[in-house]
Amino acid sequence: MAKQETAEASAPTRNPALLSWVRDMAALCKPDRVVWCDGSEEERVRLTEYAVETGVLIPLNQKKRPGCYLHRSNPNDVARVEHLTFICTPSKDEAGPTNNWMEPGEAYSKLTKLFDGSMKDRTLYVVPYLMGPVGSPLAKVGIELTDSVYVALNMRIMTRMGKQALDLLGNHSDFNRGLHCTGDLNPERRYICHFPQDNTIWSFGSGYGGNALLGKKCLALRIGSYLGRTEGWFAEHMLILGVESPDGQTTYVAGAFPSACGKTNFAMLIPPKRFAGWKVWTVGDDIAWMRVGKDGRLWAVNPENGYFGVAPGTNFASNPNAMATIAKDTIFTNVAMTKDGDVWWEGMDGPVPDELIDWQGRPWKKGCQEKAAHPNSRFTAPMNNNPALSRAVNDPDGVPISAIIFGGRRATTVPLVLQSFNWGHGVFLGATLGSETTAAATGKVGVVRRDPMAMLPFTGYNMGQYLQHWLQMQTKIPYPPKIFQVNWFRKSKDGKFLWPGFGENMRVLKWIVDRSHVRVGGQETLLGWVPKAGDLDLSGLDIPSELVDEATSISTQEWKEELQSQGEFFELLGKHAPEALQLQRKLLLARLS
Ligand code: GTP
Ligand code: SPV
Ligand code: MN
Repeated sequence: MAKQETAEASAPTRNPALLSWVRDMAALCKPDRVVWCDGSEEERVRLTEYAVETGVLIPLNQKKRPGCYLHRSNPNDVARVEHLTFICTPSKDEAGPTNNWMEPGEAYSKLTKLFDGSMKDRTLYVVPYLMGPVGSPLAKVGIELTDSVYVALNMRIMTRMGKQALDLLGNHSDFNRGLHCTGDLNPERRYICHFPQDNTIWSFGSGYGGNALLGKKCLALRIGSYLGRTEGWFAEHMLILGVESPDGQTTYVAGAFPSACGKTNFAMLIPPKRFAGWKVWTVGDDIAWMRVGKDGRLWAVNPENGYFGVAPGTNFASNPNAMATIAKDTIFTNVAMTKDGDVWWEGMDGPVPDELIDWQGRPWKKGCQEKAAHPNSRFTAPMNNNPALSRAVNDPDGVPISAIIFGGRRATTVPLVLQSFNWGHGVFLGATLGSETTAAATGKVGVVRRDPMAMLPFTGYNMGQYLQHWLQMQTKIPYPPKIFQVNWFRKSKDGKFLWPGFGENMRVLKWIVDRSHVRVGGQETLLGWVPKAGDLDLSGLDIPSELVDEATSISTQEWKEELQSQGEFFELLGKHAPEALQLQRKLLLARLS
């Protein structure tokens, strides 16, 4: 106990609820030491040195990548684990049919056994952090207790960590209580448990990404969505960007695409030459918190402070802003390393190096069948490194949203772009979003599944009620954003992407912006509004027009099958499946037949 008293004396707070909770959790986990993090530069240097000494971080070539380090996670711990993620509400119905559920008492007692003594010989870091801009009415304080120095260093990049959080908290007791222990990384003893009623998250047995950085998916989305429903706002898996036109008008757009389906890339888009004078500014690349402003519009903030982005496929042609962002002060996880201590992954610019060290630290030779970087390898980079960072990113009120875009990864069926007929129909487009699974979560890759609003793995309560919340919000937003659907990933019969994507997505974005301001016409189809012939600006785009025709085509047969699958999903939602959405489906079915 003497050790804990010393730790408490050095704590940068006298908040009684916080001190007593840290005391209780430390008594449970029995760490060797308790260290309070302040988010300072001096602390970053000290923790980084310790991480290097203990092999948690490998310094990269400091001339080429100043301040950059590589981390290799356990090969059994490389992505979010949806099957081990639980919503622990008093009743199973509150968690709903799309979440794993555990009764809170059972979950606490099961995990208490795992946490008991789990930090023996280890350091417990107390990480106070803020999600949301300082002064925002939506900003939330979280405290993550973790035994991972890697987590502490990542949280420092991803959140506003340290004093600003403790200052906002003051002597209040309403902070998110996050407890994280790496444990022995045995997947049999891995649990990511959320207790929305207690504003508590307990995560055991993983050190990776969304499983362990508790501010991100756990607090900002799962707990956030639960709070959003009771308090009348949205916590969404959305990027936020501003499109500035040559005359200086900026239109803000939010977009929900499932994990590894293009949010970071879209948020950092650089318009092609044809769009001289246009500029895209990044507000956020993964999460949006949105509330109704005094002007009756929907306003969005990015609760994060950095990017935990997918490395593979990132290069100077596809995403130059990301390449600039990761030039310094970045932690890379599970990427490959070059001979001169730089990073490499599949889809990087230039020739494939002859020799590399792969993501597991093994020698790798060009032509090797296995990937050098893990498909879910990532970079953790400060948002301030982004040359396209929006000036509005720290604005407590956020930015007014004119358009919401839903997009999935679909090889067939879904056309390049659609606009919904109205809010209710737009919610239907989002609710029925389908996407192929990716390496961002463990499990099979490339299987189409329903992923409503890209929130299937992130909704902290009953999915049917979540969709109902979306419908009900219409009455609270006098000037709602227009709703769109996109698909960058449609493929030809020979398996090639039909649409060039990345910067060229500006062509679609321009149409969306023009439609939001009611500046351009549209063509009505069974599915929604699409660009009239000639309205999608394709000038200077060096691809055969047949490919665009195929990317924008609508097949009645494919849509009949799609509706079948949507119907099955509504059935799964059971009694909470909103009637208004079922009717949308029936109307579409009638239009199709
Ligand atoms: P999470 O961080 O997991 O939420 O992912 P994300 O939605 O931010 O996806 P990200 O932008 O990192 O892109 C994921 C993968 O899709 C990368 O390998 C990209 O290169 C690829 N990608 C992104 N945009 C496009 C596009 O417009 N077309 C094609 N073909 N691929 C894209
Ligand atoms: C996602 O999977 O949507 C991510 C990565 O953004 S993680 O933080 O691991 O959830
Ligand atoms: Mn994400």
